[in-house]
Amino acid sequence: AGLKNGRIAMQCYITAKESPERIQAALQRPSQRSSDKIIAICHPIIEAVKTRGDAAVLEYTHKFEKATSLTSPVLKAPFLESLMQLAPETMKAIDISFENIWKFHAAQKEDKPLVVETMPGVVCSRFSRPIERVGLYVPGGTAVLPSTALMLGVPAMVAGCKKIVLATPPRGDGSVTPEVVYAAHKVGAESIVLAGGAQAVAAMAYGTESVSKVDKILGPGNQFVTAAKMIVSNDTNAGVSIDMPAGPSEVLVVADASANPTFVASDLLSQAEHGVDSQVVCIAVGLNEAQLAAIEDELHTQANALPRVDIVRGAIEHSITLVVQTIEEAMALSNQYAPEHLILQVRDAEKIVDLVENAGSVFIGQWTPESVGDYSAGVNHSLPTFGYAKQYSGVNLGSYVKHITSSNLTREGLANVGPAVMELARVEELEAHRRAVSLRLGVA
Ligand code: HSO
Ligand code: ZN
Repeated sequence: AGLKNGRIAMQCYITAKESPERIQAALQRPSQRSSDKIIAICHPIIEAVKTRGDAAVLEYTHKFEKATSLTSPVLKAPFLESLMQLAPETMKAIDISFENIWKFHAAQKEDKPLVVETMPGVVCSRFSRPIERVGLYVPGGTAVLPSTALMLGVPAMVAGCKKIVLATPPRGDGSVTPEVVYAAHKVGAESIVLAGGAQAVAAMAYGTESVSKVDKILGPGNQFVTAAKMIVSNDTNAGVSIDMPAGPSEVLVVADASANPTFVASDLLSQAEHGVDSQVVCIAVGLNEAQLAAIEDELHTQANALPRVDIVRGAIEHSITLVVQTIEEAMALSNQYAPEHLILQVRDAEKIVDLVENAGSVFIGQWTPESVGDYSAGVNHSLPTFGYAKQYSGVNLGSYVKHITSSNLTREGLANVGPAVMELARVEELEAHRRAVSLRLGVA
């Protein structure tokens, strides 16, 4: 797999010639390393950070990041100018992206509370308040990701979170890439935790001498980060929540005869280059052999010209093309897969959006490569993977707020709703509940 006659190629299935079970099996995500093993590795790390704080975080950073010169696990704001020296064009790109992400997330604000009078004199309302302290995990590893710092930090700032802590694994010399420092500065982060993996998650969940404890941890990461987020969010003593379980990046492209093969291949490859565990799916609607071959040729040629061709090869190994006859069939399969990113390169793409039931983020039409959403369009790139688009939303302004409800009754309101309350309290045999109403109304 991954190669066809020595060429970089995806496995191809014609759905009409296969059983639904076979197609379903082909659409499985690449299996993850046993999460039990990962969890077993994370537990002692989390325990060490919880009990020994900074010293433990530093030890792990020295060990895993090889940043042996570091003497403190935290860089406090204000960050020195010298740590965020950028080429003017880089700074401009970050600034433009920041603005667009800001605009889109600011528009998600509910500016006034929701107020409903359910019965005369019974007023229910709902309002939101920011989560006070958030911890944002920005992965290191094979790529530097200032875009992730923006995607997590801008909505936190828009929501009005009082404390924004960013964590990212430092480089071997103990420094953080200047783009990430600049992004942290722009979103008003109070500090950067110079650590990665389970140790960074634990430090933010429990706090250490120098790392601030947070109320919620957001952001993508490898299996250790994901496992650590799950562990700390299950620890009732930590008092911390998480955004969602994260897995390897993925994209599903739906292409019909109107699609440009060059564009289709470029979109598949832009996700494939994230990691060997990434998965890309192409659903070809009514394409003939020549049209399929055109996409395959492009994929092979473009892939070989990429600096990360080795990673791409790994991803393509568990990536597939499905040839279907109708757009309805394509969308049914896409909804079943629930892709993190869905690209629609089909006629009347805008109308097809109505058929989308499960997806993290949709990219509509041939002029909308997924990479615009990864960086600068304004939508968030922190999205549900691994089929979790069936039940989770991507990171959005709502991820940084809590909703609080309130009730406000007049005497008349209590007279209106009170009998129902008293009756249900009687059924549940909770007499004190019933009397809280009856005493006020002066009834038996
Ligand atoms: N596509 C990635 C996000 C990303 N792409 C960051 C480039 N930089 C996960 O949605
Ligand atoms: Zn990407």
